[in-house]
Amino acid sequence: MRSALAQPAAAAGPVREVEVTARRFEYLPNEIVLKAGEPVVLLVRSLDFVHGMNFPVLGLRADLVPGRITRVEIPAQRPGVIDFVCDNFCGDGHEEMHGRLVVRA
Ligand SMILES: [Cu+2]
Repeated sequence: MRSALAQPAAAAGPVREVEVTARRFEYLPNEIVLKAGEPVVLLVRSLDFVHGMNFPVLGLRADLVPGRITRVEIPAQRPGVIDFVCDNFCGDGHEEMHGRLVVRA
């Protein structure tokens, strides 16, 4: 039986993908602009270490294993700024490794 909460089929069109590179001690780009209400998938490649990518306000994190592309699915958001940080200690400068999603209306 179909739940009253069932969602309609996925919206038409591919989900936008954004490539991100991680390395000591930065993400490139470190600011990603999104449209409100539009989900996005980050395709993240680490060049040198198992960095982390943690979005505290989303309750979402990933390990970025070198040699792989890590898919980080960001659900649709409201306008605002969403910070992300590396949460795997990667050396002096680790605390500087952060970025943000800027969600525009
Ligand atoms: Cu780090």
